[in-house]
Amino acid sequence: MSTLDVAGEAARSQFWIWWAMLAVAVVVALGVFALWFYTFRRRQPPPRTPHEERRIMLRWVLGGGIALPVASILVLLVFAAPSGRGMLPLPDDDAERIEVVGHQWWWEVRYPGEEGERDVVTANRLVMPAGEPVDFRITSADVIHAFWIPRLGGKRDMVPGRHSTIRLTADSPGVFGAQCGEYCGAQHTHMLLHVEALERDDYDAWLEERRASTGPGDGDDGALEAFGEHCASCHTVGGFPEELVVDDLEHGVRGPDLSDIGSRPTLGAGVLPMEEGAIAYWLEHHQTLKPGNRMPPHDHIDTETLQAIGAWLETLQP
Ligand code: HEC
Ligand SMILES: [Cu+2]
Repeated sequence: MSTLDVAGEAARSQFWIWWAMLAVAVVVALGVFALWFYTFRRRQPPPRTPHEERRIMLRWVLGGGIALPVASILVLLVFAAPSGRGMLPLPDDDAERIEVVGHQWWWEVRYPGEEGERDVVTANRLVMPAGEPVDFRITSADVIHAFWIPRLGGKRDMVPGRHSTIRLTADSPGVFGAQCGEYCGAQHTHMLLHVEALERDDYDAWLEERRASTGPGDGDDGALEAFGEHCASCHTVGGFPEELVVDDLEHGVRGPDLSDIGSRPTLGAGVLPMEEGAIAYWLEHHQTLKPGNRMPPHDHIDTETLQAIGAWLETLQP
């Protein structure tokens, strides 16, 4: 997750700003040290008249207080302006668009469908095409979070009620770490996003697979029923039978969409790696693994049922 391990255009220009700032800071620091030593070594000057005092003071205020900062800021601006421009979603480009919504403490990722198509929705995992600009349209569902993929560039605040766009490009396919960049509550640390850049063809195939996939697969009936009763009020599974949903007050949007949960690399926004049995383990221990997270404990559901739900959810692959 190092900003200095550059993997995209925006990050590259930020990289140079970072070095430019470091260089300017080093020059200023050396100058200050040099003056400091100079005051030690200098012989005691003859007493000054008030007029001379004033002239010397004015020189410091104008030179050190105004001219020097203006010059340094101008130099930095020369580096910063093109870099900022590179991340602007300038309208004439038909860049790929991906929507990302920050939640306490997980990421909702949406791939809007063309008209007639449904959106593909996933969570805590972001798949993007490599080698071309992608516009991330970002917002938040609760408090301020920040979208940040250090190796690609950013960051940018995700503000509730407001949509912002940031344009990032990944030079080539790869996996990148990302982390919420704005303190957003107790589990801010456990708000990781797994980012994968794929070749255009692989990306299209990835998306197509998810757009085409329908049903909730073959789970054991008990698992589906229990999910409809205890979970579907907060979680969506694409194609889940309506008649099994007991209480739809939340319309299944308070928690992550689980339609492709079995194919995701992690659980709980990076808390657990996905492997056999991991979902059941998460369902039983999530309040210990990620204390205070917004999913209530499932103490009222017996272990066997949780294990059946977990086993079924693991089969949910596009
Ligand atoms: C009151 C709403 C609510 C209910 C009810 C609920 N969940 Fe959750 N669930 C959440 C939230 C919020 C999260 C995200 C927690 C986090 O990572 O911070 C979550 C996370 C999860 C995850 C991890 C998803 C991921 O992307 O890593 C799974 C799996 C899950 N829930 C399954 C279930 C199952 C199965 C049930 C029913 C037994 C259930 N949930 C009931 C709100 C709920
Ligand atoms: Cu956050």
